[in-house]
Amino acid sequence: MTQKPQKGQKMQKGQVRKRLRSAVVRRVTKETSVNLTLALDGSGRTKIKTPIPFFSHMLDAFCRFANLDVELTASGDLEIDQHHTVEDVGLALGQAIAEAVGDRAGVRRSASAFVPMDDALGFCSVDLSGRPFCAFDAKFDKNRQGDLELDLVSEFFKSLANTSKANWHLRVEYGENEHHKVEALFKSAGRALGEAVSRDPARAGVVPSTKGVLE
Ligand SMILES: [Mn+2]
Repeated sequence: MTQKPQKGQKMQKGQVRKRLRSAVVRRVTKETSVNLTLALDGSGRTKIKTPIPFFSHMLDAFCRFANLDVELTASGDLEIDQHHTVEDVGLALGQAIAEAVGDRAGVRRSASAFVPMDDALGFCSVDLSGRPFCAFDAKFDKNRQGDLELDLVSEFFKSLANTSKANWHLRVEYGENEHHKVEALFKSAGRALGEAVSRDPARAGVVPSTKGVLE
């Protein structure tokens, strides 16, 4: 999608057309249903509804810290467990991010962020390399926080890495409170992503790779 010039307005020589960096993803399987719209150049406006309120809260924090505008609804076979739902939301969100960044021309590509939340410190480094990888280093002292099964936090980020085709390195540095630890991690991931997808004015239109292509 490119922004059309307004009536009577011509593109100036050398002017770079800004593509509207957004995506619509609908992912429906026998296990889950996920619908989402995502805009990269947003201001963190979110409307997120999953059947797992603490997970919705984390997705909301992630999108806000990345300045993404996201509307997301998800449902799934929670009578089995939360796995399919959390995994498929991660896959859909990663796909939307990949579609919205497109050929990754003119973006910063990589970024890292520490984000504290009271006693807890989260860290994330992300590279929109075109290749999926997830390194996850966090131990939780409880099986659940709120209604979210905490072993699924790593599953979410693995799914996100697979379809966003990016390298994600995540760590909870330390923390006492499980809510804070998980939330600091999602916020650091959002903050790093927001910077990685942001446009680098010095590199307008340039694919940030020595190969000239990121796939
Ligand atoms: Mn919270």
